[in-house]
Amino acid sequence: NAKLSPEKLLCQLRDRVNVTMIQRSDGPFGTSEWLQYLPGKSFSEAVGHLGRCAVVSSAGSLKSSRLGQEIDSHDAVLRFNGAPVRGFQDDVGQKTTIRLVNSQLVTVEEQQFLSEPLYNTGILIVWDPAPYHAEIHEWYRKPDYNFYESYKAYRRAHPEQPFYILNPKMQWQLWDILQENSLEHIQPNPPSSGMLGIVLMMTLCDQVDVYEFLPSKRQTDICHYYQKFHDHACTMGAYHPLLFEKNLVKHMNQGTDEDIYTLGKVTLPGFRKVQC
Ligand code: NCC
Repeated sequence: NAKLSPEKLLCQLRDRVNVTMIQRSDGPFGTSEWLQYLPGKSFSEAVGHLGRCAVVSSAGSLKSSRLGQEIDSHDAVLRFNGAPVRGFQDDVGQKTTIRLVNSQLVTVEEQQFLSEPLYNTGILIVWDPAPYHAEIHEWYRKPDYNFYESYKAYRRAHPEQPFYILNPKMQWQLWDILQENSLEHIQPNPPSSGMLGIVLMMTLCDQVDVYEFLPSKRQTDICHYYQKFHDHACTMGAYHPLLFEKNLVKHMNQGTDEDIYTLGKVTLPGFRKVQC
């Protein structure tokens, strides 16, 4: 039901969604205290240019997929929140280049976040559901979850690990494009970590293969591949506009429907490869 052609949609995403990390120059983060905590290296310096990338959703349908080798064959792998690799290598691989976590996890599950070795691999990025197109000072005063102290504690414990804060303007630039390309009104909640991660990787990589964001024939009500918990909303969405995200991604898929059905795999071009 998307209105724009796939080519035009890719150009809109490339030109209107600014994927940046919080830096010293960003208003309230310009203090001498924050200077000690924000990573010294810029995000683009820390990642560099990536070729083939994999985005691994946390969906239950990854269970028994045996996609591990295929996922690990990529130059970089993005994972979400508390999604583990240990014990699940055959299905999800073992490489983690970037892990995108939400501010709820960093705040509400702070003890696990600070102690679980799972988080110590790769580059970490945290995002927070900021108010719609909020100015940075307004968001800083009223984040959805007040994750700043936990972020600092993690940085003190792991000063060598790159750990960035996603600039929240990105999620609403992306939401606007989701809304413009949907026939219905979308609830004004930010896109899921999955959708944010897909667009993030499109800015970094030449090609992005996304696994089990569009469900394969293994589709299940089991929420995560690493838990026994059932909830239909995990795949279809409740708070996040997941269904709209999935329609948009389906519309841009450059791979085959067969790949979606058998592997749960969608192939998207990196923005560097997009000609507008
Ligand atoms: O579940 P979650 O997401 O960590 O999953 C990461 C991304 O994978 C895609 N996904 C997941 C399950 C599924 N069956 N189908 C999918 O397509 C989605 O794109 C999802 O974004 C989040 O987006 O950050 C979310 O986080 C959890 C939770 O906060 C974290 O796991 C930390 O514990 C949210 N769950 C709850 O708040 C209960 C979830 O709504 C969104």
